[in-house]
Amino acid sequence: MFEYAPAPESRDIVDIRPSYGLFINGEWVDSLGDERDKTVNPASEEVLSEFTLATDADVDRAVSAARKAYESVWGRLPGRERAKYLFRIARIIQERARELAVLESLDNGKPIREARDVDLPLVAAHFFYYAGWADKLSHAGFARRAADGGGWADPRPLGVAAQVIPWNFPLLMLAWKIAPALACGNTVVLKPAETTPLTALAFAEICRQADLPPGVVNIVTGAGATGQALVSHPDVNKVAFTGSTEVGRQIARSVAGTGKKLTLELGGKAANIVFDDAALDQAVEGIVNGIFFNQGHVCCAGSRLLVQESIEEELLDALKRRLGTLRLGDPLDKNTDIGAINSAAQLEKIRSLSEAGEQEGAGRWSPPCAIPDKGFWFPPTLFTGVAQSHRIAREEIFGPVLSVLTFRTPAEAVEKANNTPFGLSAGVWTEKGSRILWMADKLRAGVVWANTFNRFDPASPFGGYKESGYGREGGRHGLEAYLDV
Ligand code: TAP
Repeated sequence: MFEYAPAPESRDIVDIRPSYGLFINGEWVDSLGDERDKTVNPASEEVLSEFTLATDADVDRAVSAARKAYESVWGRLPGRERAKYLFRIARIIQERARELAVLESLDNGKPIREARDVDLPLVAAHFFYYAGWADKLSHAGFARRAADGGGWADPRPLGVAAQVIPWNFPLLMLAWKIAPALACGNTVVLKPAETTPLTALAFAEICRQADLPPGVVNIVTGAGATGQALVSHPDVNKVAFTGSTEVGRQIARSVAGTGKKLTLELGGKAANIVFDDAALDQAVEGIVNGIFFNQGHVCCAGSRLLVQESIEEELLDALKRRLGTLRLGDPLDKNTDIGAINSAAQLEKIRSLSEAGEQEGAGRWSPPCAIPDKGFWFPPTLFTGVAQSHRIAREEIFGPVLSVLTFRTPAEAVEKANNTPFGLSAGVWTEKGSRILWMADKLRAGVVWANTFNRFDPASPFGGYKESGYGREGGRHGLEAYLDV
């Protein structure tokens, strides 16, 4: 049985303070209230640190600092000057990547291999990418007529951006939000999720290291109430939210009629569609990556496998063999494939939806897998014989659970894939290029991957249809969310 004992050499490279204040106007400050909470390592339930639950008055201080920085410095700085700061931040992230990857793994439960090879390189890449745009905004398609009518001028920023992010990719979601906001000339107040505040707090130090002017980035920790105070603050011009559809709806209601610009990146229930002519071994790797990467805590996870009926048995045999090789355990072990579930609450949600799957008649299967005594864990799980009406086919589980459905024709695959209130992503596995193009056209999903899955690039726009939200992050399109166009 695996006993949790973080590799000492990994643990030693991170410096976690016993408690954190709020990062406002370039300084660590105490809250005006006295509420605090603890963040734990989900692999061991060991307390990592204490953080502040910011009050409405703290949020007000942070928004005022962001406003002042916007009016006096950042909103006036030429793009090429803003770019220098963003490049500097990107380079510091690269230099500190090992430390940040360990910190992310400790606070979130994700395997260090993923934090090191996926999250951190993408975080740096986002800052590099948007640094490159900062002095080219008038070439991004959003230029406005200059006041004298004689030419084109840079588009205007929006002002103060309120940004609220979830716990599944804490530092990467921060980068998706802060990099384009700063590149466009906005200042920000960001609230990380209550179960994963540590890398956002480390990022506050990076802002200081980069000599970013005070108030340009402010980090307020807290629970949902802090997020609510932030998005409904009257002096905020832009709200960017990534999280659940339920909270997204509440935010949309609170922002309605205020004139604040809003982007929502919400949940998903992606179909990963495998045709009988697909390269099976590659498809199996894509399915595993699609749903078991980051324990399935991925908004665009391929949580519904749609397999063509004629290859169902062959594919499932190969998939089960592959699942038998996945290693669940210590997130800081470089050989670990499946880390810890981020919180007890999320584990409970995954358990209860999986039980509903069994009760509704689907067949449940997991490979033999030792579950550690402490911490929050869930084995890789497959459900076969899933009907479209089952809850596990309709609701977002956000865990390492795959629901398998079958289809006979491409039209049926499209119909089933689109039969969901979400529309964030989809995958198609086939040898036929024409079929890929046809499917991509018919699928109501913001991203369609062909013969791959979960591939991200800062230059690619990302976002959903239907209940998966609106607005795009990433790429040139991601600039529009932070400009007055
Ligand atoms: P949520 O519970 O919605 O929380 C997201 C963030 O909002 C957290 O920081 C949360 O704070 C805060 N929050 C909670 N209630 C709020 C309120 N009333 N007003 C303002 N902020 C509030 O989601 P989660 O459980 O952290 O994340 C999982 C969900 O995010 C999944 O549905 C997933 O699909 C979605 N997600 C989507 C994407 C994209 S790009 N579409 C990416 C990642 C995740 P606390 O953590 O303190 O409660």
